[in-house]
Amino acid sequence: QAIAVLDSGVGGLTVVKEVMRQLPQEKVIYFGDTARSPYGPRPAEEVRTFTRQIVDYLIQFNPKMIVIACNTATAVAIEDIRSRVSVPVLGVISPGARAAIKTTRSGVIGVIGTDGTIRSNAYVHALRSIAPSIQVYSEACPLLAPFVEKGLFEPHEADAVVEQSLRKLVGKPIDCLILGCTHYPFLAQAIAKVMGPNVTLISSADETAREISAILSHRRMLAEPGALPIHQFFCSGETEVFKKIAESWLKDQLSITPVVWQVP
Ligand code: DGN
Repeated sequence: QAIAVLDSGVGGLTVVKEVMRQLPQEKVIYFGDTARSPYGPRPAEEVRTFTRQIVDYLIQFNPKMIVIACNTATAVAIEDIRSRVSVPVLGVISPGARAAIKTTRSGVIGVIGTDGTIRSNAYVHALRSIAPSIQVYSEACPLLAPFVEKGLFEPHEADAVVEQSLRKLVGKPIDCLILGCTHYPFLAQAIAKVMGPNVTLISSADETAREISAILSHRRMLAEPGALPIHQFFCSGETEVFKKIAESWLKDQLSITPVVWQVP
């Protein structure tokens, strides 16, 4: 049985990479909804519908758990998905919030994400449910995920748009910055350059993979060590750019299966 991972596009690959590193014996089935990316500017109800459709598609593979590797979808759809399937469902917001709380010394945290994620206030709630006195500076960066989706994440390509997106956060008294969109670790170098050495970048990928491991271990569902899984990648839009990005990020040759939605 596989771990099913979904995102609006290539962003969830940042979580997949960490899953492959921490749990190399686990098979991953990935769905990138590139035909309908970005999710960030879409109304919550629409993101919920799309997430439900992807989960309905993935469930036919009988996965042992579902990972919503998209902050925008986690923020608005995780409870809905949990109520619809019987396997464990993990999002990326609680793991990201936990990682930030472990890291911060000052208790002042920055969060960047899509419009949808920032509008939902999901990180503020998640952070304050762990540490009520935490202070949060949030900033929506709607230009960044579409940039990554085009494959433009080398520092010289992304520096200007990253600098412009983070302008309001520079100089704020934060000591860590949550990359609250799974696309952003692609831009980590450029983001680190703008934020400077005193701000630690937090990606939820690390912590999410650790939680996947804990959930599967608790259920005695971890794959046998030494297993050599063949991963599967599905993508609803054109596959060429997705393949190029996925192969360079995961450093492997991959076969990508296009999925044509029956629904609009
Ligand atoms: N990768 C997604 C997230 O973490 O929010 C969304 C990116 C997008 O669709 N704009």
